[in-house]
Amino acid sequence: MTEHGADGADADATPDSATDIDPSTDTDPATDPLADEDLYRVLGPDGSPLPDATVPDLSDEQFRAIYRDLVVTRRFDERAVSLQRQGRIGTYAPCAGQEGSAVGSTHALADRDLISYQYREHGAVVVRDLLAEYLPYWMGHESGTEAIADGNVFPLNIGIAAHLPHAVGAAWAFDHRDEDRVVACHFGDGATSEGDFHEALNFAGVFDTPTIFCCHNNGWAISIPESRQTASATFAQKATAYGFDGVRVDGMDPLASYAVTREAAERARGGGEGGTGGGAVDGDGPARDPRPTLVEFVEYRFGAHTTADDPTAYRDPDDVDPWRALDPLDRMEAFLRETGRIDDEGVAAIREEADDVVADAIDFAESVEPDPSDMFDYASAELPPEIRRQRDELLAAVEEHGEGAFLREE
Ligand SMILES: Cc1ncc(C[n+]2csc(CCOP(=O)(O)OP(=O)(O)O)c2C)c(N)n1
Ligand SMILES: [Mg+2]
Repeated sequence: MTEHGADGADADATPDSATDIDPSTDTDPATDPLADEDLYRVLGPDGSPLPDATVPDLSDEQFRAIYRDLVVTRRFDERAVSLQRQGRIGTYAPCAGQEGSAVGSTHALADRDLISYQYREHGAVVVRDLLAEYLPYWMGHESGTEAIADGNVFPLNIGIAAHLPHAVGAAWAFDHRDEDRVVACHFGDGATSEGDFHEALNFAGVFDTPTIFCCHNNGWAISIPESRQTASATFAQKATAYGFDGVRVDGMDPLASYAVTREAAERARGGGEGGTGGGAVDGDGPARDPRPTLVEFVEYRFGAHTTADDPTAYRDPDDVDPWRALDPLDRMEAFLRETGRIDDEGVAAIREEADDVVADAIDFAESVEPDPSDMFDYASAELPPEIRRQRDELLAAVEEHGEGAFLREE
């Protein structure tokens, strides 16, 4: 595994015994699209731990919980696309293929840690058990974003990279208040071309904010391929310019995603290498300030950018197939079966549970009674006169004609 440290040299980002993995000797380039990549992995494509890999020290229950959250996320994704096709939710950003990084990384955090994400990392919301509260967002209800904030998840962000400075600000605030909380900030490869990315990472490096920058490199920003996004060899190496560590990981490997995020969280809490000193941490190690980390999750989205996109316009459907060999659900299931942690019955029970959890979330979301004034009231702290006039006009019309007059005929 290579980590691009602040001095440009390789440094350890993960448990010592896991740092020597050379995937190119362990997996077959003919069947593994990441075989020749220099990145951190625990599981091979078939779900077996790679030679010399360190499997995270988790209980059987925790391993199964990761698998359960992967399955719920995939089921949610399938149903959300279907609901959009039926006109029951708005535009949706599918995440199939990318569940491993969102789920694995969130399991490595404490519940008090904050998640700030782009729009595709639904698995993080699943881990926080907020699916029912979240789905209304995709139906256009403001209550969807409001509720997840109570679970330490910031509202999703469509304006690319605009949430990164806010995430760093929140992390800085935690540090100032001596709160033992870190921020995991998710974004895509495309977000790294925005000025906000530079400003946020620069600030985090200078002020030692407890931030984990989770860059989901799925190879595409809608139709723009990675090769047109950056001339850098990797996204992780951009951390070098900001004075902190960057690490590349197989984002379709839930356990590698867990391990790398766990290490980054420790560093963000002031317990890892590379701090500037002066911070107060528990334990015997030297006191250190928190340090940010940039994690590049290398992965692939199986489906369209959104339900409004047709990927065949810019990529060959055959390009997707090799990545299906790295499906995070299949690998995690194979790992659990191989190590005796789950059997047919256990898998069936988790699938059934996932169906139920998602069906309940849909029932709940479809029962939400929207208030037409929501679309005005949350836009600004104080409504500008023109917007207030529009709101009052709409509410008066609803009062006069009834809500039914404004609903689309089925
Ligand atoms: C500031 C801004 N510019 C452009 C867009 C249009 N847009 C929406 S998604 C997207 C691609 C983002 O790609 P990436 O960050 O790689 O995330 P991914 O969709 O691959 O998860 C773009 C350009 C936007 N939402 N915001
Ligand atoms: Mg992308």
